[in-house]
Amino acid sequence: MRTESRFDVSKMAKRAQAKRVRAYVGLGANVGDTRANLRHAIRAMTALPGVRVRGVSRLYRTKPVGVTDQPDFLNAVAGLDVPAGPDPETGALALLSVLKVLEAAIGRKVRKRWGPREIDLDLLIFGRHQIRVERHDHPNRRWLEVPHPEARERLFVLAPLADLAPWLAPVGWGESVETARRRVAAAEPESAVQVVGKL
Ligand code: A4P
Ligand code: MG
Repeated sequence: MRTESRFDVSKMAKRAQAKRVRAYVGLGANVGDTRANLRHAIRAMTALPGVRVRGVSRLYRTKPVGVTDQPDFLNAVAGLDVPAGPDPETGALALLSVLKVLEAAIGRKVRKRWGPREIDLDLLIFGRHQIRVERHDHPNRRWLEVPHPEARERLFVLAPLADLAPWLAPVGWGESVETARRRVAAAEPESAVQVVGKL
């Protein structure tokens, strides 16, 4: 008689595949048909195997941060249900690689960091995981850091993220998204981030 082992490898593999994580992706664009580019990105994410788009924030027009001598941005955030992967690092790196492929497919040109872009897809949050891992798929071996290290201080991220998950307290923040949004908004002019509709 064949008994079922608790350590059945194929079952363990299936269980690992079935595990899901809620991830949040920041979308930004300030070159070309920005609204079309953001829509394209959402449509493409919806079509990714194993990925479910669970929510899309309102659309925001935002003043450029960092390099300020560039056009205003359109920003939004999408909430995704994605495969957890065998471990958080591998799962998050896999998602980032896919986002980079989408950026290229939508027509992102290589320019200076923080400069104008057709589309930018940042991995803001990957479940409850705090990750800092080297990207072996990148020629300069850049890092992936999650939660995104700047997200907590950027109203163009916090405002759309608060549309989807105001109660969320990302790991390492010590405050909720909505608390962070209010704190940062208090120090910014109202014109910094404005709702301009939906995607
Ligand atoms: N990287 C590390 N962690 C992450 C992460 N969590 N998600 C590394 C995505 N990327 C991450 O990104 C550069 C490298 O960051 C990646 O290769 C990856 O290894 P990139 O998209 O190639 O270049 P970038 O976008 O110019 O740099 P970065 O650092 O991602 O800039 P940000 O943070 O995206 O800032 N103002 C407004 N109003 N709205 C904006 O959307 N965006 C920026 C760019 C500046 N000012 C803005 C906006
Ligand atoms: Mg980026």
